[in-house]
Amino acid sequence: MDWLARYDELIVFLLDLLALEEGRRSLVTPYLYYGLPVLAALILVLLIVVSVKITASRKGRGAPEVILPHEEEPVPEEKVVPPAAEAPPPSMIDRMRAGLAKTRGNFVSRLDDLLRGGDGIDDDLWEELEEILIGADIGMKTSLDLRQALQKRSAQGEIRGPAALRRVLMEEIETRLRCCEVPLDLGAASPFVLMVIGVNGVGKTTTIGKLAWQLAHNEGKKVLLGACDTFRAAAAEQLGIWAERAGAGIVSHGPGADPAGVAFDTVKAALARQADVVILDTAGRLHTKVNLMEEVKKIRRVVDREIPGAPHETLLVLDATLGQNSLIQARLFKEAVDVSGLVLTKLDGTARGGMIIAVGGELGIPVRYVGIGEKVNDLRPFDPHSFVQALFENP
Ligand SMILES: Nc1nc2c(ncn2[C@@H]2O[C@H](COP(=O)(O)OP(=O)(O)OP(=O)(O)O)[C@@H](O)[C@H]2O)c(=O)[nH]1
Ligand SMILES: [Mg+2]
Repeated sequence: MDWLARYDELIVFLLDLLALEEGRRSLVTPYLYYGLPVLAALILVLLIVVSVKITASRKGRGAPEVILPHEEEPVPEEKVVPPAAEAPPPSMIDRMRAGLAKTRGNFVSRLDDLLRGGDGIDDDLWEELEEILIGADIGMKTSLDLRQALQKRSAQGEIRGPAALRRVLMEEIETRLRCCEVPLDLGAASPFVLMVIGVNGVGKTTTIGKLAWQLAHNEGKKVLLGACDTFRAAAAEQLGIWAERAGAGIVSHGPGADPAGVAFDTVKAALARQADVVILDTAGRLHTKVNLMEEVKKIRRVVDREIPGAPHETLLVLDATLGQNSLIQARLFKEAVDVSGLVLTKLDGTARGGMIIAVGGELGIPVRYVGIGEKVNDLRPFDPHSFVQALFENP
């Protein structure tokens, strides 16, 4: 056979290579002849065993060459979470719904339990409905007014079941909230002067900070703040922090300075710097209540002298967590000063948000903004329709 002849030739070649004497050559020849294939077979088996072992050990440890250090692990595109600051803000209605969660629990959930009772629309139901409305801080007067409006529409055949009652109640609440709706047009004057008043701790400075930020960032307005709360030691500093955050200017004198003097300098500076909006922060507490009202009146006079018609808006800030007490405060301010708009703060932290319905219905002053948290975007222009939807809609 051909390959056998070639093998013989290979053996002869190897023996020649070893250059052995004739005697030794004949002795070695059989070992070489038969030993060479055995050696080759052994090497082959060894190679197979080694390669099987390497493969097994790689499987056990995983494939090291594709394991990356933790931070270099490839992350699929869709799993990359943007930093919180850049996350898109939740929709207005969702945020409002979350802010009204406590009020919904105290009011709408109780109402739904009552309507699920299924005993029909009778006197007991009207009694219980009124109780729920009063319990939600809607106030005696507005609660009775709502009950009577619903009873009238029921008598007219408009309310034939629980679903209709719920819908008509929503409509009646929205009507009361819309009673004095006049849009706040900050472009109506330049500079447009807003004066912010209210008792201490209700959220005046925070509201001003949020508003300044929104006007500057969302509308590109040039905003100037006036630190007219010279009574509380850290008030100007607090407003200064907000001014810096919002990119707004600020006029501030030392503690104990005349608040009307600060207001005067602020409007002068606003005219000189051609600011679009001026917002005046005021003290929430003075030595007496009479002082507080007199101070507010004095500031208004000074501002009006410099810019006739200013302040164009006097915003009274009310703390929603105070429920009906806020309504009492609002009446006192309304008697003393020409309040043109309301801001209801801290709706997120209270089950007493129903007070907004009483405020709208009883004071005849439009609610301009609501505060539903402490972040810059947590001040929202008040829209009666979306407010009622957010309150009544079950998430
Ligand atoms: N949860 C919540 N907190 C708010 C809201 N608005 C204001 N606050 C908080 O209420 C507290 C008082 O706010 P300020 O803005 O200092 O109140 P102020 O009326 O200026 O108080 P004085 O300067 O003392 O008269 C702060 O801790 C605010 O963060 C809101 O809408 N929601
Ligand atoms: Mg303040």
